[in-house]
Amino acid sequence: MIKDNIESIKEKALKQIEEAGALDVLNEVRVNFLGKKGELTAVLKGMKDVAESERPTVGAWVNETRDVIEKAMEEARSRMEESVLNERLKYETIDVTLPAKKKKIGHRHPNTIALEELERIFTGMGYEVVEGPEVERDYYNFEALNIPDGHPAKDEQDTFYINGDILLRTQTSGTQVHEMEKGRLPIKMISPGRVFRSDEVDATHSPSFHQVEGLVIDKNISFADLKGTLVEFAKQLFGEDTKVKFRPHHFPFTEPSAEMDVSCFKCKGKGCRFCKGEGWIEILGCGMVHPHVLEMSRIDPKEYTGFAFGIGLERIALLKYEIDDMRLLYENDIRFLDQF
Ligand code: 2NL
Repeated sequence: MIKDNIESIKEKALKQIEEAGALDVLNEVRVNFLGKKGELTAVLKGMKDVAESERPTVGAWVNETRDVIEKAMEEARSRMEESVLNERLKYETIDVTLPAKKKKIGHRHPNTIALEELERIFTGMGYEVVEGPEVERDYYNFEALNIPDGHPAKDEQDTFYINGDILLRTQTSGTQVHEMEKGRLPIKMISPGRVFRSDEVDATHSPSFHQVEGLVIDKNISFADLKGTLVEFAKQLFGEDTKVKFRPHHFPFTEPSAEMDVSCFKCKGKGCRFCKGEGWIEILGCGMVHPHVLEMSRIDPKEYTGFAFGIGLERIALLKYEIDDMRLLYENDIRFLDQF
């Protein structure tokens, strides 16, 4: 009688396990038969009505049945998991014959390419690259470079003032003054970096641009050293057949001063649209460091002399890549930058 009951619970449970189509249904079956209020559990709870002598036998039946049901459930569960996995594998297959997605790799900005080229040329000649602060004292930007208050060059280089004494540098010369003040001679350095002017934006002007200045100070440095260095620089940058021309100029911090032109690398000096028919292109300003500039930084001009130069980085980048509007360098339009 009780055995029949247990048998029929077993049959019912096995049938439901067989028919269960999902894991949660299987779990329901477990609750219904083996849970606290489950049918098989109820048989155990009813043991008190079973004659004491039969209890071990009935207990064994119940345990056997529980084992059979649990085993069937375990098998059903692994069957279901396997078929779920097989389904997933079917739609997660990878078609290795599909063309690969192209990786878009960035590259250096034309300014950076030009800067690294200048750095390569000058470090090749034994120069050190020194960077300095963009926010500078009035003294280092103007005074120490022979541009005292009231000097017309100070108006021309109007800049952004943080207060009466602190400003955004208009040239990287301040970095070189700091270097001179350290008193370690000789000096052979370039100082690249961002500079600022209170300028309106147009094709050739920007309130923020970049400069590479150079400074050499040693015993017996002459204008011949300046020329030799800058001619070599021009040839490395624009080609071995490049000619240079020095035109007298004036800078407050150098004496004598000059601007250097290179023969147009497009028309070889014949005159074209690129050089505006001139045959020459201006690329930098230079000169022998003014004795008073040396003195102010505690260098004796009777013992030491030097030359210096300043190059506009954007100007070099525009020339090198034949770009006719500086604004293109700052817009960072990928379609434009991708060309270099
Ligand atoms: C230009 C030309 C120049 C210098 C910069 C310099 C620096 C020191 C001493 C003397 Cl510490 N000179 N720099 C010299 C000549 C020209 O720049 O066209 N600038 C806008």
